[in-house]
Amino acid sequence: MATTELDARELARAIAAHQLQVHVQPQIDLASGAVVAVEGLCRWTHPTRGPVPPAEFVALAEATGVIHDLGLFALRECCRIGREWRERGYDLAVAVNVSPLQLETDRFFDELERQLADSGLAPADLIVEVTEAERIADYSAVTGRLDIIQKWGVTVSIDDFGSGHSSIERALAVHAQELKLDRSLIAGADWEAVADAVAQAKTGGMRVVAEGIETADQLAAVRSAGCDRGQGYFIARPTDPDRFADWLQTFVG
Ligand code: G
Ligand code: MN
Repeated sequence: MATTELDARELARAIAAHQLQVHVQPQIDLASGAVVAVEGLCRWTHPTRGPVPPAEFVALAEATGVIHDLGLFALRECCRIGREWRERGYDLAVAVNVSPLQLETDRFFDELERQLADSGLAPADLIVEVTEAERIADYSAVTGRLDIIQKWGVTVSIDDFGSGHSSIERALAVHAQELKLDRSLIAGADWEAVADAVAQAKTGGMRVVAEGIETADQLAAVRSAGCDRGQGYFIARPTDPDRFADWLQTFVG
């Protein structure tokens, strides 16, 4: 079968028809081992192609404007999941990935306000992960809007730090409270760079999440480098939220 280009219209239809799913991957507090948050990650299983890698459909969505609907779908699902889990008594925040293209629209911030209200999720239970922050074109406008949601209690996190897509300066410029270290830093075992990032983040009052932890050694290394939280396959792979409760019961931090 000839492989054809992924079609943005198909992606848009799949979003509208609820054919995408948000999976969740836990983050633990490295000092206590407790699960403190989950990151929501979109998954798309195409009817004939099977699972489409997120990097592919996110890039397609960004290139075609579908990112706004994709991002709102993710936001809505994350708010719903976070609220449901609060009701069940889990003490967990939910992190949602947001594209710079979304941050440049009023629509995203209007929807954020609406989704918090509709779902009943406490703003303090929501983390907004700004991906590829270096692509934000109008910093002062985005900073102003992020300041407002941070006043409500939402946490702003700068994703992919160390990948070349973000910098401490950018993180400080948008008054972020969290820095997420890119998995390339962890995979590269660059513990000096990790410790350096931790030192800079702490100076700016930010907490640090290490992602892409795949081994016990990496977990120990990010802990001793001073990271606050950890995420990665060694702790858990992203899973269907319906299966997360089972995982949580078996997890010993
Ligand atoms: O850009 P962001 O950091 O949000 O990307 C998260 C992606 O990384 C998800 O697609 C998720 O499945 C993947 N991921 C999560 N943990 C690991 C890990 O430990 N190793 C690798 N290679 N990928 C991971
Ligand atoms: Mn992320």
